[in-house]
Order: sequence, then structure tokens, then C-alpha cells
Amino acid sequence: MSQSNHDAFWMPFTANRQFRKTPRMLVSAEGMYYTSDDGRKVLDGCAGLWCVNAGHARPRITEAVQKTIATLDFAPTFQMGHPLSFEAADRIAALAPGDLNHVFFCNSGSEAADTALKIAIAYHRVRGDASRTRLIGRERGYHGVGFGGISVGGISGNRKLYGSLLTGVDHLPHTLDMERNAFTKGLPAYGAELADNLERIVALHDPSTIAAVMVEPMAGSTGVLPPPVGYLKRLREICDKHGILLIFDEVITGFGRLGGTPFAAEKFGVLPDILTCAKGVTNGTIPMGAAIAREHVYAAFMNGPEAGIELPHGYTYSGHPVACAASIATLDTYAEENLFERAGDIAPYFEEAVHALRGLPHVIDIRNVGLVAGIELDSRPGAVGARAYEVFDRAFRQGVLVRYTGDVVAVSPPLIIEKSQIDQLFGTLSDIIRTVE
Ligand code: PXG
Ligand code: PLP
Repeated sequence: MSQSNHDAFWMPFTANRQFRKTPRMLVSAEGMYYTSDDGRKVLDGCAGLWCVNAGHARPRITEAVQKTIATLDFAPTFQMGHPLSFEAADRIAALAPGDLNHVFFCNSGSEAADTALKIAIAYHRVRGDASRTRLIGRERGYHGVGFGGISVGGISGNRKLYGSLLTGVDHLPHTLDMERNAFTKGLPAYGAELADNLERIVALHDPSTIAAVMVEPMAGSTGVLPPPVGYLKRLREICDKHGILLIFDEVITGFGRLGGTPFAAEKFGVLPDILTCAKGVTNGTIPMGAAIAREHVYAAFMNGPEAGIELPHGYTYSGHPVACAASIATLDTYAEENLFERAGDIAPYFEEAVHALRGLPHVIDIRNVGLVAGIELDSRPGAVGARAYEVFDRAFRQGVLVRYTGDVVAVSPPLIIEKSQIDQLFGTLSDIIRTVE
């Protein structure tokens, strides 16, 4: 029986009791703005949860969803097909760099991560290299909340309640180095050598045991950590040297977030063997994720008997017609408005605006790339996250939605943001940070 204080909804990644005392409720959205339940316009400074890259309520996407749900509400993709799934996969493959040409659909970034890890282990197995089962992630990596993702991810808070996790996992050190790199604009100059820790891990376990390395090209969730110059190239070289697959988790960095290119892989000139995406693939409208494999990965599976299922994996909603329609309309919207280029063009203005917060009380680092920024505040003694929570909550009351993680305030607006809105966003944050205790 539902109760009047609405405690049936167990909210995800939320302080449930705190929220019920001080709710923050959104009831509609259009363009760059949400509307709150008390009728205020709230500037969306974080694209929902880093997903609404084209802004809210885009007519083309809404119409595609409405039309499809009325025409083909569901169709199985196990041993059956429907045209939208093939079209959406073609479109996504065309956007992905190099020969990342084979799209395995799922429904979230978490499922995309687990799918990619399973493909990586199975890839070695189908090639007769069954001893390659180890997975290497990175401290402060976030790959969603499935058992694969939390095992390879490196966030202790997301792991500590859940037992022994996957075995055979090791982690690279994270790349945040505020001593050398604080207040860098764009990619930090120092830290490429941190990739050499992969050689150390490979030597410890022996290369013949390692299936894959999975990293975010830019760690988002754990506080916006752009990769040091040269770091990702070095990881690629070491993986190549030892026959290890490289997986990029582009759930946040995909679809123009870093400006100029659809994916970070292209922007940083490093081609992974598997790339995962979600979020912006449907502009956040309908759940969808994907693991995209290169030709050699896909080809390794296409050798057995033709009647045999090559990869025993998939979700009821893999390639859901409504999600596929939303994705096609989303990619049309991105292309029509050149949104990836637009993000690259406005990024320098965004960069100047966020770095103008340097020198405010408590601000100990500012990190940015493309249309993402992290503003790191020093933590109150014994209360990590309390200061950033206060900034986040006050910003919402003053008409600006941002995210926070630990004591990092994270900003990642829709790629349609105007300069005046960038001013409003950082102006509001500046006023609050000046006065927060
Ligand atoms: N990989 C990466 C790199 C992500 O950022 C996931 C996987 C999982 O995706 P799903 O769709 O299963 O949530 C993510 C998700 C935040 C925040 O504000 C970040 C995410 C999700 C919700 C909030 O830091 N990233
Ligand atoms: N496809 C999509 C979805 C895009 O957003 C873009 C550019 O922003 C492109 C392709 C490349 O388009 P163009 O050839 O105009 O640079």
C-alpha cells in the first residue's frame, strides 16, 4: 500500500531521507531548461545526467518516438529482425571512428560495459586463447553498476557493499595529479607515464592471462579527469604489444561531449578495439546503450557453424524499435545542427568562464575539456561532499542544475547552450561559492 510521504520510490544514488526532507522536483523540460514543481525555470547545466546533448523536447525525436510506438511497439531481435535496428546500427557505426563497425545494442551504459567485457573475454576464447580472462580497469573509473562494471570500475564506495565481485581484476592508478596539473585548461601536461603502470601489471600477471583494459577516455562521474597528454596513446601501444584488447567507455564522452568529434577516440587519435556508448545515443529520451566492436573482433566470432549462435548474449530490449527510432532521430538532429562542431566552437568560451572561478574561496582545482568541467572544492573536515552538496542544492534553488560528486561540482550542459546561458551558469555558481561556508 502506497503511503502519503511517497516512500515507495527507492531513489537511485540518492540520500533518500535527506531528499524527502528537501525535495527537488522537475515536472517538464524544453530546450536548455527544466521547470520545477513550483513553476521555476531551471537552466540545465548537466544535460540531465550527461545525456540530453541536443537539449530537451526536440520535436524530431519526440515525433519519431510517437510514430514508432504507435506502429511497432515491440519486436524481438533474437532470431527476428526489424528495419529500425539495422538502420540505427548502420548510423551509429558510420559515426564511430575507424573500423568500429559492429553494434551490439543494450539498454544502458552499465549493460554496455558488461557486454564489452563479455565480448572481450569471449574473443580470446573463440580464438583458442582461453587463458586470457583478466580484466584491467582503473582507480576512479566508472563503468556503471553491473557486477562487471563495478568490478572493473574503481570507486570504492560503489564496491564495498557487494562482496567479492569478479575475480581476476586489477587496476591502473588514476590520473589525477593536482600537485602538477591543478587549474590546467584542457588536457593536463603531466602524467602520460602513468600508463606505464600497465607494463607493471602485465609483468605481474603475465600477458597471457590478460583479456582487456577498460578505461573512460575522460573519467566523468568521479570528478572530471581529462587524460594527460599522450596517456591514451601509451595505453594503446602497451595493449598492442601484449595482444590485449583496449575498451573505451564513451558513455559520457560520446556524442560530442568533448567537442569537435562524435567520440573521444577520434579527438584523441586512439582507436580502441571496443567502444561503449549510451546516454546521448538517444538524447536521453529512451534507454539505449551499445558496445561497438572493430572488424577483427567481430570476425573472430564468425567462424563456427553457420547455424550456431556466435555470441550467447542479448537483452529482451536489445535494439528496441522505439529506442532505435529515437536514436536515428537524435543523430539526425545532431547532424542537422552540427552540434559536435558547435560544442567545439563554444568550448573556449566555456573554458574561460569556468576558469574565471579560480581564486574563489575553497576552489582547489578546475578541470575542463569540450563542454565538461569539474570545479573541485576543498572538503570540510570529516564531511567529504557536504560543501559541494550545498552548492548543488543552492544552485537548484537559484535556477541552475549541476551535478556533484565528492566535492567536485560537475558541469556538462546540452551542446546547444548559448553564451548568455554559460554566463548565467557560472555566474550563479560563482555567487554561491563566494558565500558557501
Ligand atoms: N560508463 C560510464 C563512463 C558512465 O559515465 C555508465 C557507464 C553507466 O551507464 P548507465 O546508463 O547504466 O547509468 C556511466 C553512467 C554522474 C552520473 O552524475 C554518471 C553516470 C550516470 C548517472 C550519474 O556522475 N554515468
Ligand atoms: N553526424 C552527426 C550526427 C554530426 O553531428 C556531425 C557533425 O556535427 C556529423 C555527422 C558530421 O557532419 P559534417 O560533415 O557536417 O561535419
